[in-house]
Amino acid sequence: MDVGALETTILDIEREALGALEQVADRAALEEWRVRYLGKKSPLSQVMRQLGSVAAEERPRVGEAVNRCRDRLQTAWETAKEALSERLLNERLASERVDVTLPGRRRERGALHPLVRVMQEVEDIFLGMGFTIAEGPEVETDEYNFEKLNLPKDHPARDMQDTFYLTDALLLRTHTSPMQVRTMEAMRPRVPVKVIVPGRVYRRDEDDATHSHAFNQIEGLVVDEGIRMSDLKGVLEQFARAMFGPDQAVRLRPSFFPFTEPSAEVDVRCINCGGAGCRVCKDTGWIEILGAGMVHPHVLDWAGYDHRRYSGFAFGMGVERIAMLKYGIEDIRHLYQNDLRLLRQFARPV
Ligand code: FA5
Repeated sequence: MDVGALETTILDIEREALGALEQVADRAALEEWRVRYLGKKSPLSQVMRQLGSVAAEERPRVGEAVNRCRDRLQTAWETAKEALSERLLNERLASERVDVTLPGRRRERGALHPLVRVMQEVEDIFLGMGFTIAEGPEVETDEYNFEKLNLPKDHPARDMQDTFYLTDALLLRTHTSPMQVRTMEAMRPRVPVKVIVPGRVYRRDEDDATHSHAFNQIEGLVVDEGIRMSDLKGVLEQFARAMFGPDQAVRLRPSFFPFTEPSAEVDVRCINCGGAGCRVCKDTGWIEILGAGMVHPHVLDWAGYDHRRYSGFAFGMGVERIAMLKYGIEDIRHLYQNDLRLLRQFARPV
């Protein structure tokens, strides 16, 4: 066996192995390299296996060359292993780096929506006057939404509240007034009935600055012996003063609702101009906030309260309109758009 050729092979192996080691980029490749160049089937082991055919006096020289080569590869492997560990650690540290000097993430504080606030305020005012609070279904029957409120089929007044029908007999309620009947039916024959009913209602109205197809109302109903129109006016004046300020004036205008007789639209003095006349009140000095009246004898009788003995008043106010007035919101749509510039104004100070 040519010893010189073997020595050259050993040097070639070393050069190849060190070259390959430079390409190693991860732990798996490093392990592969170790098995390949330092394992039992490595080229160096094969050289060792050929030692038998080398002349005896030459063997130590070749053996030493193999051992030196193996030592160098072993050392190179260890160095590469350490370098790789260090590199991986550094990469991990870099990727998990936390800048402790960054400011913390601010937690946004939530706030009640202006509509919810107004509802709660209205509820508080009426609770203070001895009313209780009830809620009714948004999917209502034609019977309760219209017929029991003295609005028979084909009555022209239905047009004012043309609505979303689910079937011939079921619809999305157009007002909270069906709860007048439901409340009386549940209470009869007890008096006094003294309840307010907040809730969402739906109409086929075109959306504009003052109208929405879905909005909120608060119904009020009082039934007892001897209830008069002056009671209605007194309660609404008390409400208006609590809601808008102690000097707030209220005016009742004759109107028509099939379920009240007499009926009235109720205005408050324009909050924007104090009554002088402006764009908000269309130069009238007054703004309508609700419809009201004395409960119609038919409605009382059908709900189980004999109108010859009992009388009552009812009203239905638009919550959005009140919120707009109270907070100077010019377009009803602002209330539904979740624009933080509007909503932030209602965040209470911490
Ligand atoms: C009614 O809905 C009657 N149920 C009120 C009532 C109750 C009368 C009890 C008598 C006795 P009206 O359609 O006028 O009436 O609506 C009442 C209030 O809801 C209005 O004054 C207004 O503030 C508000 N409103 C009506 N339509 C809309 C709409 N499309 N968008 C926002 N608010 C509305």
